Amino acid sequence: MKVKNKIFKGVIITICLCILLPLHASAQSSIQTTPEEMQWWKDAKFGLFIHWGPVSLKGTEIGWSRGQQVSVEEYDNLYKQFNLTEFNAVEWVNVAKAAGMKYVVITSKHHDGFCLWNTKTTSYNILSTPFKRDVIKELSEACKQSGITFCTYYSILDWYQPDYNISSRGGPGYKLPAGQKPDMDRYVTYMKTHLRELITNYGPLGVMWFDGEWEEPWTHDRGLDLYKYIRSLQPGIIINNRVDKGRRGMEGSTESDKDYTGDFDTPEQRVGNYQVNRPWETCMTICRQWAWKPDDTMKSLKECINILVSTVGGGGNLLLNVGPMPNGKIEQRQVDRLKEIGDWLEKNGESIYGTNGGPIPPQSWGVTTHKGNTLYVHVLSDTGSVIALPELKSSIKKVSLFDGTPVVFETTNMGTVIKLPESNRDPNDTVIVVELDRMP
Ligand code: JFZ
Repeated sequence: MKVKNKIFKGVIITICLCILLPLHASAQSSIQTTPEEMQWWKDAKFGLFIHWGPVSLKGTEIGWSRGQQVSVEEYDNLYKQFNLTEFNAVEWVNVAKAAGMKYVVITSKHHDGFCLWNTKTTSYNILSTPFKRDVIKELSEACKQSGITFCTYYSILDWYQPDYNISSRGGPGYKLPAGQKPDMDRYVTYMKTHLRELITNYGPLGVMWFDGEWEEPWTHDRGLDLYKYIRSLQPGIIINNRVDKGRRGMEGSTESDKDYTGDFDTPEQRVGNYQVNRPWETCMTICRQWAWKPDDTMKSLKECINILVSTVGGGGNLLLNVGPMPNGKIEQRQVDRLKEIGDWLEKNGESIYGTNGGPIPPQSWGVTTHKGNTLYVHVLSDTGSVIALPELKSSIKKVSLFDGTPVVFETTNMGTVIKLPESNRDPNDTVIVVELDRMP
């Protein structure tokens, strides 16, 4: 009897383990983004960031000018005049496409709390403007039709919602209306409704790009909970590190990915440090301000290519930002600049898309990328007629430019010296293709 009991117990335990263990494993993997899920994004390299809202009517910075250059009263009523008569989602997507960008990230809600989509949670949204059309819907559909991955930015902090618990809301000196009690739990429920709307009505999304995590009401526990919530709504979605508290300032890297969640680091307005073991994305403005500003200083083509190539050579992606005008158009000079970047990528894209950063860390002359047995040497500086590569573990079979021009090189026990061709140099980036006998 006892023996039978033991066998019976053993069988029951075994059955339970057989059922529960795989369940446990799949629960784990559905939470943590896998390298396979990250791959489309890592290969894409280049995306369009869009900061847009009623504030474009003022030409001041989105979110931050509320209660500063623009009074709270005025800012919060701008939506009543927001009439984007020239808005055409297909045109925007074509701009991104012509730039060689593979994904689009738009501010569904910035720090000012205005919602660019048809949300059921608040009337402070795009349907309450004279325009009365759902921008997020139109853009998501245009992206899907063009094979561009649609993604949304979402600010955790919200200086408009009374439930978001911080006194800085509404700018310095702002006082909560009498009788109002902020309630962070209720605010999180509001946020989760938003995020569910975005994912179910406009998804699947490529990335949920969080921001505004640095203020005190946001905690690591809340970040972890939100990460799991998003991944349960859409398994496979990629989420940046600003969902949690691990980011180190504008450098944007997560201090320790064991302690904090988020799938990639987010350096801001700077090219990230060389980092090939953890995904990252530099976000940067094509002009200076995130939102549209009349006559803002725009980056030159050389600067843009330098930023893109240095980022990819360092192991990252680039999310380049435009702020459309209040009528819904992207400034023509910005459209033209983006097209110039696209023209460059048309010729040199092989050395960017689907590559990995390095293996040679950034040098004074430029950076490297690699794919298969090919090493791409990006000469960004225009000084000097030779460059030296440190010793590679593989041997060189052939060195040339994309157009087939052979490039002279010499390998010694110190490394390889490459003589830069005198003609056919690209002042923005001369790409030298180095074919190796095996993976660099
Ligand atoms: C944040 C936003 O505030 C900004 O408007 C934009 O959306 C960018 C992509 O992300 O950038 C920040 C965040 C924090 C500070 C400054 C800019 N800060 O704490 O000074």
